[in-house]
Amino acid sequence: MSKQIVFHIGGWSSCGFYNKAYNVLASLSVLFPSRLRVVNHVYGSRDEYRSWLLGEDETDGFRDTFLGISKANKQTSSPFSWIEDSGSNNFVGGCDDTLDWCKSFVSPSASDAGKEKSKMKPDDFSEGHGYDYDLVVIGGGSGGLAASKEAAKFGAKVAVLDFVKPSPAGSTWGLGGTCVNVGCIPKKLMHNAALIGEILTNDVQPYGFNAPEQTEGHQWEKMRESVQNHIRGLNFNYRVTLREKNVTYLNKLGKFINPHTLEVTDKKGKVSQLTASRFVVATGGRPTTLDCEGGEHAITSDDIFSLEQSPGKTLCVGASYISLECAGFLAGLGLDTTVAVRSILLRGFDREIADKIGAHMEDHGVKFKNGVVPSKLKKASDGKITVTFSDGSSDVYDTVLTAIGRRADTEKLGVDAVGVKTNPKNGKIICTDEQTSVNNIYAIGDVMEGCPELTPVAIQAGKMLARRLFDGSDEPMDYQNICTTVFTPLEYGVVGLSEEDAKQVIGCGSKIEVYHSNFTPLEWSLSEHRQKHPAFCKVIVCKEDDKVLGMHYLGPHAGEVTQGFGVAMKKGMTYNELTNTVGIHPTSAETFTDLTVTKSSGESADSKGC
Ligand code: FAD
Ligand code: NA7
Repeated sequence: MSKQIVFHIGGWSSCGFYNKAYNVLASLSVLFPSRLRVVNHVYGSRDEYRSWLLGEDETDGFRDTFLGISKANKQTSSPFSWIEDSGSNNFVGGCDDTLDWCKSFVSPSASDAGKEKSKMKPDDFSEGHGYDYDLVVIGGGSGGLAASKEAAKFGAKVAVLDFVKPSPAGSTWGLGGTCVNVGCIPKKLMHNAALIGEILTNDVQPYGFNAPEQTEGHQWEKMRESVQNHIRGLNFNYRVTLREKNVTYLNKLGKFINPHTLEVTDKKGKVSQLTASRFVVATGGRPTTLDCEGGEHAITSDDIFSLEQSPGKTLCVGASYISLECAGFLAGLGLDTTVAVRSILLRGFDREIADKIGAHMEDHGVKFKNGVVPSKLKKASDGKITVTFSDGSSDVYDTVLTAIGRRADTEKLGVDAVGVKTNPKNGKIICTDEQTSVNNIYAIGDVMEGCPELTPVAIQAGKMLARRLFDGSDEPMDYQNICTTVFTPLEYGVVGLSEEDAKQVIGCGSKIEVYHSNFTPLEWSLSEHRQKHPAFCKVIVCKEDDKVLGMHYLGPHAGEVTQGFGVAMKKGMTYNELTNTVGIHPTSAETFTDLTVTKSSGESADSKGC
């Protein structure tokens, strides 16, 4: 059974807001006596209440026991609510916050009591700390922007630093970090360009349209311009939003001098200092460069999306998702594209799915050179690059794109010098609940050891950290069951474990059941070229308790299909619950609700239609 919550409410007897909140709380404590006890601190008049809450000269009242919780420190009205927990008091808020708390108390998810709490240590934050800022966030990418805006919402004085160091090939960009400028956004738009090309070339005729003469006709320059204009619009919006949310934006490069002071350098090389009580490091990562003779002639994802001209015949080095996604859209745009694979495709992902993606890409026109790495790159005066591979073979390319991993951007940040522990292998910062080994320095997103390198993860971690730092929350970030999508030509959406990991976690293969189906999405059914590689769904189930351990989907709109199932996975969905869900017809996602063929049965996974 969950622990009884001890909820305190203070107010003055004829205050309407206090009475409204108290009455709801009192009713709940009658309905759920084992779960809720209400302690009432009621005063006869407004003055008596204020003298209890604020004390003499508004300095030594009860409110002062919440030192450092800026929202509590600003609360002067009635009611004033908090929850007593193991000797400490957690501020809830005023009337609206109390009513919101009551709503969540009676909602079904509130039965998740016993949730883990953050293990963050006190960092000596106090209202009159005397530093320039309550919080300085270093890095204005996905995580940094989210954390800074959320902290400002709770009244904290916040600055965010963002400075882009040019890539070795000289590319730079605006505010917003990797995702917006050189990651998710341009990648998905160019992937979409390739999908449009595929539809125009192969799918339109059976629907009664004439196929236009393409893809030779694809204009890289036009696509690049549209994509870059969109990005510039986003950069501008970020600046405006920061201003609106009272976050100071500084286009400066930060470096720690001590745990409360940064040295900051602007574009012109002018150096100054700024201090803060708390810091959040959100500097993300940068692509690893190719470490072989002539490696400097290769570009990375930092450069590809802003190339002035088509990359032409391209070699993509690396076989993880960034390399495969880029190879997929380049081939889709009609370019001669090869992937150099050192060992396997998509390490860490489900093997069966990785093989299906590889086979589809090959038929999609991508060439694979397996078991090789480049050993030498030589650039000729016409710009062409001759690549010699480790097996002695060689070929000539217009562009070599390296996607062989990313390293945390901490090298020149001075974190080690102030005592922040990092992993020497990848430069990532080691944290517990986003708190580093120096209590007032925190880290979120790609720069944090163990954090999945995904935009929504950085955003969520940033928001939740800000709530813990400035709003009295004790809820830690949950890194389990995060959905993701690989935007290869055949898109792949996944939440939960791969078949290999499920076997390992559960102990042996016989304790899991795999349900699967090959099927043709309705929108593909009129196109002959789509028939060779069907879409695919796979659900991995623990036989003991029927819990779904992993869901895998290969097919169109994989992100859209997978997202909602992520909620169900977080709630601990069983196979029975999944198949008792009524599907939406005719969609691809409905296949998940009708998975009956098990892998162990040896029956064909091919769908027989609706
Ligand atoms: P970033 O967004 O990298 O931001 C860090 C910022 O800090 C940068 O602007 C940097 O210039 C700045 N900075 C660094 N050092 C300093 C300093 N000393 N002072 C001041 N500023 C500094 N994720 C997805 O979820 N979906 C996808 O489809 C997806 N596709 C991707 C495709 C590619 C090609 C790449 C490279 C990544 C992709 N990702 C995707 C990953 C995603 O982009 C990252 O996980 C996310 O951007 C991380 O956010 P962050 O806040 O940790 O860091
Ligand atoms: P990953 O996911 O770290 O994968 C790196 C890939 O590059 C992988 O296929 C590696 O092969 C390969 N690799 C690594 N070093 C080399 C060298 N020296 N030569 C050739 N191939 C190599 O990197 P990504 O760049 O795709 O993405 C990094 C993250 O950024 C990703 O998680 C996204 O969320 C954002 P291996 O399998 O090790 O043999």
